[in-house]
Amino acid sequence: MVLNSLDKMIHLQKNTANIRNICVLAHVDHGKTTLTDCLISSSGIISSRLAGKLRYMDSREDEQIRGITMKSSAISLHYATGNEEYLINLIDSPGHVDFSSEVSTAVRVCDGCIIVVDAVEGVCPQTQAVLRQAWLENIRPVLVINKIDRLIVELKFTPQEAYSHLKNILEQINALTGTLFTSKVLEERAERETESQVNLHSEQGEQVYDWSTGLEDTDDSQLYFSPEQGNVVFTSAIDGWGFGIEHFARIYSQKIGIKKEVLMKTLWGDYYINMKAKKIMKGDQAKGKKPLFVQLILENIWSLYDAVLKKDKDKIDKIVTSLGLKIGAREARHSDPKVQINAICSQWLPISHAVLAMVCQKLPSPLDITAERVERLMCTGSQTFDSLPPETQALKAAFMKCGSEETAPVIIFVSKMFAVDAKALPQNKPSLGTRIGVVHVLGLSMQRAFLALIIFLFLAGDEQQVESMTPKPVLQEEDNQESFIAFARVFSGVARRGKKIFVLGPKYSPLEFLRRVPLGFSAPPDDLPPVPHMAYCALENLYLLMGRELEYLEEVPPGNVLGIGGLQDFVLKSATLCSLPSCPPFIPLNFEATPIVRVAVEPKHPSEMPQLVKGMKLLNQADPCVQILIQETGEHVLVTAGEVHLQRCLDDLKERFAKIHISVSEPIIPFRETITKPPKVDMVNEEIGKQQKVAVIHQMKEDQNKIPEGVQVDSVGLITITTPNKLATLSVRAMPLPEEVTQILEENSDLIRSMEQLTSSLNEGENTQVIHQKTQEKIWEFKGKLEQHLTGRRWRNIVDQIWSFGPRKCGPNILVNKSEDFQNSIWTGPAAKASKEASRYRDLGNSIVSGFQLATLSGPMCEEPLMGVCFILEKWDLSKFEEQGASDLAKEGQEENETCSGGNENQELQDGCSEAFEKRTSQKGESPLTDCYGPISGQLIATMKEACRYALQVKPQRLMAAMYTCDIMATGDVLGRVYAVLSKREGRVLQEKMKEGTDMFIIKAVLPVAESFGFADEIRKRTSGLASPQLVFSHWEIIPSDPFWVPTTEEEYLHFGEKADSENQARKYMNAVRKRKGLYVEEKIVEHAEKQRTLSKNK
Ligand SMILES: Nc1nc2c(ncn2[C@@H]2O[C@H](COP(=O)(O)OP(=O)(O)OP(=O)(O)O)[C@@H](O)[C@H]2O)c(=O)[nH]1
Ligand SMILES: [Mg+2]
Repeated sequence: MVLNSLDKMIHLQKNTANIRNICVLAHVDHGKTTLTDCLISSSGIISSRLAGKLRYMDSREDEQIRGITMKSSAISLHYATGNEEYLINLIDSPGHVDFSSEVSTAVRVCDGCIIVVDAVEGVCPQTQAVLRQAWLENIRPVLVINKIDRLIVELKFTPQEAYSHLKNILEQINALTGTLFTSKVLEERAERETESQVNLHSEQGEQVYDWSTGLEDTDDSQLYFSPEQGNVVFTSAIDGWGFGIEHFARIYSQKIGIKKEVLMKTLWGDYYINMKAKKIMKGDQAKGKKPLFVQLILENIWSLYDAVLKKDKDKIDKIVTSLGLKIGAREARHSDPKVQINAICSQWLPISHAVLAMVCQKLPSPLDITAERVERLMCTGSQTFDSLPPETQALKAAFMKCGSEETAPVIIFVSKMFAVDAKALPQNKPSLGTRIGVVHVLGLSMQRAFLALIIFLFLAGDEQQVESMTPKPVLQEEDNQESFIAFARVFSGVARRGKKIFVLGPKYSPLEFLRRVPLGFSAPPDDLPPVPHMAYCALENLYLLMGRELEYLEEVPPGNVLGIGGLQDFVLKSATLCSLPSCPPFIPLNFEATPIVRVAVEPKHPSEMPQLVKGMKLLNQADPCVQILIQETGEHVLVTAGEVHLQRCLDDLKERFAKIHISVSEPIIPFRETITKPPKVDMVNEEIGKQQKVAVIHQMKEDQNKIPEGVQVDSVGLITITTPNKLATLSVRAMPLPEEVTQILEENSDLIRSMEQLTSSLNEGENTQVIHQKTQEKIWEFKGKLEQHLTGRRWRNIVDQIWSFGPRKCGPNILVNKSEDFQNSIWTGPAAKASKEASRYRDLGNSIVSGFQLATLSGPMCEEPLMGVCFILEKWDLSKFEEQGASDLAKEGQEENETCSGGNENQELQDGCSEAFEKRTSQKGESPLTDCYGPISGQLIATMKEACRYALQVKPQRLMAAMYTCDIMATGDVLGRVYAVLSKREGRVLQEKMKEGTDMFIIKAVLPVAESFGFADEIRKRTSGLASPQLVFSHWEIIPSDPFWVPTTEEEYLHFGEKADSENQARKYMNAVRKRKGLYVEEKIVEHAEKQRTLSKNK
């Protein structure tokens, strides 16, 4: 960038009222990057001829090759209109679902967004998703309807048809906004209502529920998109033109002498003009009148396209002169009509002006940040703003003021870390002394001579001399290094280079700080006692983000987007930086996609393992959504959002972060294990009659034979098992949970986690955490929902007796305690019996819960986590143990609980935890309670785990598969092929709709993740690129077939043959997982080969 314009940018950064931080959001391929190109070219950063072709923001090679954006990146633009100058920090975001986490990182640092919609495709799934993201983040949107040229050239619409089509799109997107708005208002109203109910304790009398209150008195006119509001622009980014109706209102008010305000109201809508009377009438299209939008705007554009496409030179000249434009001779003579259109339209209706003027007028500046947004950003989890400490609440004023004075606290949010080649940093740019530099400064002829000399010396084999002649690069050691830059926004105060600042991780709590650091502590912050999730460091380097380039800055005033260097060791993915420790961490980014596609990676050469581990760590830091895990088997696993994301991560790992050859496993498909009710029909769809029932029971008995001696099983599947030292006995039963309950548990996992923390602090006798009223309300609501779905004799009182959730204490499985001796429920904590006996039960109880946690973490079928299972502990008999006069067990149970609790995300840690525990307990071998089987608490864990597994094995077990929902848009003629691919891959079509006004169909289907690899490619190939699916993880679904099924009836034998392994999808999946994990796979080996049956149709 020219130094001059850098100075200009620095100057503009200080005028907060004229800064606009915006991002461009849309469905994949709707033209975000092309539009961004047009806006950039208006600043002179790229040439206007290249705008739309270069896709400047797609700086990665794979982005250019695939033609999709994979990351969000920012660029600062200077825009002047009238007397005002604006700084626009523009962020281009990806539209592909796999990269939706990049959208989340972008919206957090913005105040407004441009929603782009393809005029042909209209509102698509990702359009909905990004609009929702913008709402959740409380940023204001404006609308760009792009690719209008396609309506003319491809669909060959008349202006009237195009108008109806555009109206339709606008209605769709406003309907979407409407639902978002209504749900938000209703939610707020419900909140207010519960608050006032709590305060007033509700008055007597009849209560009428009026669902619309609150909706009527809220002003929503600003929210909707409408051309007359000035928040909609129609564009063709590829042809470089765009307009809002204001442009034409201005022109026509002069031309036909109607007030601009009147035209603004009538240019869009069913109005027509009576030229004779010079009046605008509200009209009906049925009368054959043309709406103003058609007559005054679209017809002009259509006739221009018509003239250029038909190469009608006279007409073109006429139009050009009537518009008062000057077209360069080269463009005028060009044979490609696109070039001509671009040259004429970009002068007539410059797109950058239309879009940027709308952005400056309609989108808020950083000073306009709303109190609502600030409060939302500051309150993590179930906290409310009033419950924050007063020092923290005081920061709200700083956010709102966005001040740059010395006393203003510096508050910065880092939404992601991105890697750049260290060589690309401004301070490391090659100086004139480098190899290229030398060639560059020498004149052309000298250059040739110089190169010739080098070649000559090479040929002569005198490498030594070449080495000494070519200047050494500045960076030798750091040649290959990636440097991490934080993508951030200053919310208050001035960020200065070298300023020291607190780095607050997502789990930091200002309360914790106030508890640990005495009030009035005046030592320098470097000497502070350690506080978890907090660090103190300097802002090393500050950068202006300019797309592919970075510019060095000394300071950044509030309200700006910036890059910060030197935070690599302090920030993993996102963080809050503040000059005061009373600042809370911002709420976590709201990710739409769940990482689901896993692969194991290993280096081609085992000795390169350290590079791989280092590379994976870097990758983890550089991508907001990827997860890296080390599995219990020692495998290094990469979890990504989808296939395209996976490919990008692997490329990055190979070429940037690890720089080694790696081998990648087949995708690891996650499954869940569950149990169901016994089936009513057999595999050939015949009702299971008495005879078959006997056979099935026979089979069940066979299964039960797997259960060792000493374990009792009764007819309802109650397992009674005794610890190895014969002192304690447990009776456990497993039941499948209704589907709705599993769903409720999944939705409330955060709440369950915080409940678990509360009860564990109660268990420890501490009562430090005050439950906030809102949290309490949420807990009761959650309980109410469970009670509502767990009705009937079998579930009586179950909800009250829930003891724990698992795995990881917050999963979708329940442990119920029905023991009469000892009551302990998640809702109330342990029953208040202060006796010694009760405390012993409590501590041993922790071991039982741990056993349950381990059992739910890996099930008996293929060691995958359980889902939707309720374990009922009917009895636990410790009488014998008590007789032995056991005394102090308390400590062990408690310690174990501490290490294992805390909602560990990581499976490995959890496993490690029990291992550590076992080690610890074995060290305490001399305890009086230890017998040759180890301490009783350890035995209880193992016994409980076994009991749960047996309880599962006596029920019909099923696998659950992860399912994607997929939206496919396809034209009618390729529909059949799309269905063929879907059904081959076990997909199920849920819905098929025709898109109004087009020949496109929208198909909504579900597809197992296990069958999805290569799906997108296959669809694209089979339909010659006319349909492309978007896959998003949606839910888990039970695979109906029984993995252990063997034929029992004659019909089944006939139908499936003796081995019956061909049809059983569930068994295939189960065995594949078992093989991958190195577990024993029971496979029938062909003992007596028999002639294959020939199906009749093949005869
Ligand atoms: N006909 C037409 N094509 C356009 C227009 N704008 C963009 N395109 C084309 O649409 C395709 C996608 O454009 P991009 O700008 O890469 O789309 P995007 O929204 O950035 O896509 P992602 O970043 O992958 O989500 C390209 O082939 C563009 O040439 C337009 O106004 N008219
Ligand atoms: Mg793009």
